[in-house]
Amino acid sequence: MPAPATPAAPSPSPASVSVSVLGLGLMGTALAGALLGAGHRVTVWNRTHARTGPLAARGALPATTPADAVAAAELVILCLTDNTAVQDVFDTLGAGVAGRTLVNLTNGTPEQARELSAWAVRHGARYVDGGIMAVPPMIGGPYAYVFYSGDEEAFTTHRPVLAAFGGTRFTGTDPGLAAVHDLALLTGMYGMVVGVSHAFALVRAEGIPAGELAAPLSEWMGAMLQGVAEDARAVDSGEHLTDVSSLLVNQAALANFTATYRARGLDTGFFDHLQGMLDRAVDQGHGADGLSRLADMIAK
Ligand code: FVH
Repeated sequence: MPAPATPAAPSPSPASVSVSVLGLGLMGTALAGALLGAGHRVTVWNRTHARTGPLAARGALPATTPADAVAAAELVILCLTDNTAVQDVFDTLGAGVAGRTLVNLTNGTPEQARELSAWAVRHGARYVDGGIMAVPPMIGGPYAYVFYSGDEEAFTTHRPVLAAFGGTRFTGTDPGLAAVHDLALLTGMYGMVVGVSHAFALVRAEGIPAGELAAPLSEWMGAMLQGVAEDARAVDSGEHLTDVSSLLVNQAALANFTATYRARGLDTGFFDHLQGMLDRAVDQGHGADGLSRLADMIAK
């Protein structure tokens, strides 16, 4: 995951508080570890109980059931595979969540976050959703941060504790907003990963090691990323006219990509999809616009 340009400012450490962490996969273990590192009293629960062992060795208190973990702390962090699993765990808890703050850092959709929030409120709990912009080894480090949304008072109350994970960015009281930001940033990341994978596949097909491409590719992508702010301005204003690189010239060039990949027996689906968007944009009379116009081609 790319690091933001500036590291998050360190927050003052709060007094030790009780926190429960439900879900001790790779990320949940890192979150619980950061809370222990910050001096908190951490109760941990995981469906597969054996995974509590390493954290227990560091001072965490293993709970046998989700209900026991929720009973142990007002602040409850969840980090499971998906929100179906979160809802399953919530269903076992029922009224047991009353009076608790549930901070769900599981990847999910905005709609799921809103439904989970409504469920929590119906059961007397406060709900904060979150999207983690870090991989587990980054947690607690200067480049990690988390998008939050939902109950702002609960977020503000617990912000000093949540800061153990990294920066805290509150996106609004609509519980779905953290997921929107999370998915948007991950979309950028997946686009980058798909592009990089195609670039590696192409050079490998020519017998060139991917390692030889790494430096020029990083340099090039870094330079291209400088245009993101300008593209955002174009998308917001609807003014896409360019004196840099038109859709027409990109449309003409794309045939070279498809031909080159196809000639080497490589998949062209990525370029076929892009070709479709470019063709539609040009057909609609936007040939003189820049690539920022593609955002309109995604909107149905
Ligand atoms: N790892 C990463 O780099 C990314 C970074 C950004 C945020 N994601 C999201 O974080 C969620 C958890 O990811 P993870 O990497 O910790 O995932 P796993 O290591 O596979 O652990 C999954 C945990 O979920 C538990 N679990 C699954 N289903 C259930 C269920 N029905 N009931 C209770 N617990 C469940 C699982 O338990 P177990 O298999 O050990 O018994 C693990 O604790 C995820 O949303 C990422 O997208 C991570």
